[in-house]
Amino acid sequence: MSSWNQNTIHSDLRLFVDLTEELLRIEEEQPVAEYLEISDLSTKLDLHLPDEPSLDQELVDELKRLIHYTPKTASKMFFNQLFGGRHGKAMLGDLLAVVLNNSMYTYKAGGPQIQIEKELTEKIASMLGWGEDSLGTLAPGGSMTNLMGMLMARDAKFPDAVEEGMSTRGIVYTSQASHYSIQKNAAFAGIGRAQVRAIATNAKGRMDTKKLKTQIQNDIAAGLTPMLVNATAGTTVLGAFDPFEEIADICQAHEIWMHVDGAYCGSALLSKRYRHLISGAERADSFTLNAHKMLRTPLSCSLIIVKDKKHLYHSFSSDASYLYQTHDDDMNPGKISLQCGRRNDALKFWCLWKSIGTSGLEEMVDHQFDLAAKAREYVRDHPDYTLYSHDDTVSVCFNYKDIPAELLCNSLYEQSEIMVGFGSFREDTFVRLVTINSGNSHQDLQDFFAHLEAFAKKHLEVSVS
Ligand code: ABU
Repeated sequence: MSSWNQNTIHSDLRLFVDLTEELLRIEEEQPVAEYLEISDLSTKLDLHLPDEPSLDQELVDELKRLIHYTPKTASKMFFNQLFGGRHGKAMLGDLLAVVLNNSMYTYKAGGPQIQIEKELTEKIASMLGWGEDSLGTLAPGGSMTNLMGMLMARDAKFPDAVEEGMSTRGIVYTSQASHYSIQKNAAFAGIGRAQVRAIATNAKGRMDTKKLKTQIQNDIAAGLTPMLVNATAGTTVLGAFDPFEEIADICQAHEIWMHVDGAYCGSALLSKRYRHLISGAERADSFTLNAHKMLRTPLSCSLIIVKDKKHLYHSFSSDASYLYQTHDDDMNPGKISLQCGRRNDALKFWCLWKSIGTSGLEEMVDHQFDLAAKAREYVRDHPDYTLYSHDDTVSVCFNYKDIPAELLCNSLYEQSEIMVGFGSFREDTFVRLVTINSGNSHQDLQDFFAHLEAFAKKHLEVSVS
């Protein structure tokens, strides 16, 4: 039998387990992958696609090399982006979703997986205090769920836009510290980047609502139509929370859609201790949360919940007789989706939630804030450090001695020591440590600082002094 037609699933699964065991071992021994120059890609790896089948052993050897050189995002030395770590139960759910391979547009194709998605979105809606009119869905990443919020805001203000396109300018407001998807999405949505007002923040990186109010009044006076305020729960660099109550008052007064981009830290919703940080978010029209950030679920798992489901249907529903052949719209979530074919991102989050309960998710969130508090304490207590971030965030921003953050972070990466990035706020650039891997302990954070200091002493202090 030709190799393309061989059923090797059982041996492939065994191979998968072996390779995963090897990955876990490597991750422990060498938490940061060997740095691979782009110019060395073709000499260290054989990535070209052959005309003829490869021998099984050749493929296995190549996969092992690939694992060796791939960044280890679940290791104890990965602090580079707003995700990290790995939870076995979430991973299990995702692996099952891959094997089951459903597409989440219809009940016919997804069966009970559709209900799993509904359970998740309904649970989050109920935590926001939203009732039966609310509805939610998932899309591949926070940029996309933010896009959905923006499209619904556009269509709520300009109901004809879905048929006729935009004929009037609608204005979008977001803080200067918000995620870059807002500008990108304005371009995608036919709104235009020029219609996005970047509202200044206060010293803690929170949107300045006086400036927001003034900007809205100026735009109205100029004959423009305010359409959306994007409020952020966890800005990308400082991890700041916008003042949601004040923003909600302004949106209410001017009939503007309020979207909460909680991709990074909207999960504070699950914590009794930190829920106050998003107080007022329940007054929004739409709310985004990424379980692949604070909730240790594999990429990607981004949810958007909408207070009134009619907006999801208005913006996203389209008929397709070859697709929607059974059941009501209610169980055919393709009707409220940005996509057609859609992978099952719900099962991994559901599997995690089912296994550790809401209380487990809450402890996970609290632990990340605890880790950040300890890290900030360390930075404050050590005169060689300067702190730039604030309390009640999971971003800890600092500089060490006079070493430029870019030099420090890039050297740590290129010498395979620590994966951590840098960020800027106003005039300052600094290391951004994110304590988002709830699998880390306080000792792991101590090790991070010890490692960084030893590395700087050995490699950088002389060159910058
Ligand atoms: N939404 C992901 C942002 C990437 C980062 O700041 O690490």
